[in-house]
Amino acid sequence: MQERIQEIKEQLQSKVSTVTTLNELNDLRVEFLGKKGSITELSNYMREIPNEEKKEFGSLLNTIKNEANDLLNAKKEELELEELQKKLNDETIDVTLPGTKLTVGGTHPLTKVIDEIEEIFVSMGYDVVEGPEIEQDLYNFEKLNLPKGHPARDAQDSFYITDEMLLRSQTSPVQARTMDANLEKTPIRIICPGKVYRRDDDDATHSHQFTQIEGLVVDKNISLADLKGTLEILAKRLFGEDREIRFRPSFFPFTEPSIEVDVSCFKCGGVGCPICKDTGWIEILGSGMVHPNVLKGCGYDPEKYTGFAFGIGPERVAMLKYGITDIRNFYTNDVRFLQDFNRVEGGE
Ligand code: 2NM
Repeated sequence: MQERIQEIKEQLQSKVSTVTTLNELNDLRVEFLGKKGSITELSNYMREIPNEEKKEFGSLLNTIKNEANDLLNAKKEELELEELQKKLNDETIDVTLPGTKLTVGGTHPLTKVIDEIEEIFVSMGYDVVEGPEIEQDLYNFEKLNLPKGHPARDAQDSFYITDEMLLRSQTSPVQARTMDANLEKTPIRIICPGKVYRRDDDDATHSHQFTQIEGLVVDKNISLADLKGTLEILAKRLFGEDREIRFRPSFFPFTEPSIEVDVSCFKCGGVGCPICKDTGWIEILGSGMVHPNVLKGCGYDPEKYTGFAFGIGPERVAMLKYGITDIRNFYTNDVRFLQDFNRVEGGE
């Protein structure tokens, strides 16, 4: 029996010395001290041992169990310390390393101009109204005094989907819808921003898809003076308080009279430069008094109500303001172009 115990002791010692992981050590504990472990099984001999020797054998058993436990626990501590040391070495943090650069997005230059124009009109009590980009011929043309066969329809060259449906060529159909839906005929003060579509060949100054903001005011006693005062405020807020505006006669089917609006050059102040092509004036928008046929077509009595309307191109405004020379820059979304409009003060 002494020999068997010695044998088990030596086995355990030699095995413990080769163990390298906590899992292996746990397997060893099971092998020797588990329910069917070789040390546990020594108790089975108790039955065969004469009574007078039982006490001694019992204390021998306890000793070897204690020794085995001590050995395994010491190894456990050693392995845990090793593991901790390894973790500390592997996970060293170099606090002097540069951080990961985060690229922060910014507002698109077109969105900036649209936001700015919306802000100006909202501050004057206008609502911002949006509508469908796929439109009925009825709202895109018919109700805007452009009946079928009207020459301006050909000139606009739109994207038709069916005989009656098209990609809107302007945002004024949203205004026709707003007037139509306003059964009480309460005053209207709206601007309608959004994408519009025309069959143009893309180049530096043309795009088959671009944005527009159209404005509309309808009420009793709205006059050309209201139009002029409103657009003067717009020009000053957009291009600087020193700006002046001037009116030139024009033609649009949906307005009578129709007026083209120029703003004095924000670059040279009016003396002449390349931006204003030496005229001192920059053309920025089209406008006019809403044509009686448009009012009538949208349910208003033109004897009682009048209105003014205007349309402005955010691309043109952004190109002028930021010196952008190719309209296609707005749509190709090259981040090098976009980043130019989002320089952070004191940043890179
Ligand atoms: C322009 C120029 C002149 C315009 C007219 C209307 C409506 F719906 F009231 F008839 N909306 N927008 C208008 C008038 C648009 O864009 C250059």
